[in-house]
Amino acid sequence: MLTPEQNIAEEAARAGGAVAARYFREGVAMRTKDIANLVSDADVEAEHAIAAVIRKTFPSHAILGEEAHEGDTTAEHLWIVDPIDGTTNFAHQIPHFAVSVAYYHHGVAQCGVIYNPIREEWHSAAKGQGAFHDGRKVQVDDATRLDQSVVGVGFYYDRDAMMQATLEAIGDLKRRQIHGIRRFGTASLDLCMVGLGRFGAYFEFQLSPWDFAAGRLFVEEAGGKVTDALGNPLPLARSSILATNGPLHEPMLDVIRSRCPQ
Ligand code: LIP
Repeated sequence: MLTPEQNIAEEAARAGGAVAARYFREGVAMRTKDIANLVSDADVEAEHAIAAVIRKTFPSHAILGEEAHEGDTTAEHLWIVDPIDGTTNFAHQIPHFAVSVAYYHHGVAQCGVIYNPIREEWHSAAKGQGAFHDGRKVQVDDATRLDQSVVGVGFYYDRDAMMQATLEAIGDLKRRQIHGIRRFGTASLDLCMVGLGRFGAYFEFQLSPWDFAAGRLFVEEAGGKVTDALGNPLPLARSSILATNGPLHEPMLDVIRSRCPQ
């Protein structure tokens, strides 16, 4: 039996996804917020569609979104939404992006959905109830060594020290004989890849809370572990991130901790 918040999370993601899919198929002019950080009318309209669904049932709840909502992260009831995570993929007609909607209570993730509207692919998780991919319960993989795994990575918009630190961490990991590095460009879906047991780990040295708010719960409910890239608890704020299947957390920290910009 789904909770009201789980039902609204799915309805909101579906509404935002319909807007994103329409613009994806019709084309949309992209603007640049800052270096390589793209935005469009699709992002803003999709976020408004998501917020309208949430507000219809939970008018007093706070909403924190990438484009148009600056909800208080200390609010008892908080929704954290990314209307189009993977904006660069979206802008370049790459059908690998997602609508991410998460509900938090007193700062603790309760439920979340990550929806790719082009592939009609759903990832959902609820606290204590598990992680699901198109309705099927999933779990992280059982790798215990880095040389048994593929590792996902993301790059923040910075083209300077943070980019260099990420590239150096990738080199360190390759020298530990990982099976490969994958940079798919959508953090929420990268986190799902960990929960699905496809990536043994995923890291990024700077990410916004709307990118990871739902995906971190998906990983944890699939049996994985999520911290910042130094091994500290993940804050509900812009942060580095490391998500793993659990056994690979310390081996990953041994490699990336020293590369993470302070
Ligand atoms: C993106 C993330 C990606 C990260 C980018 C950006 P956006 O989110 O999904 O993993 O590397 O820097 O943060 O901006 O497309 O919503």
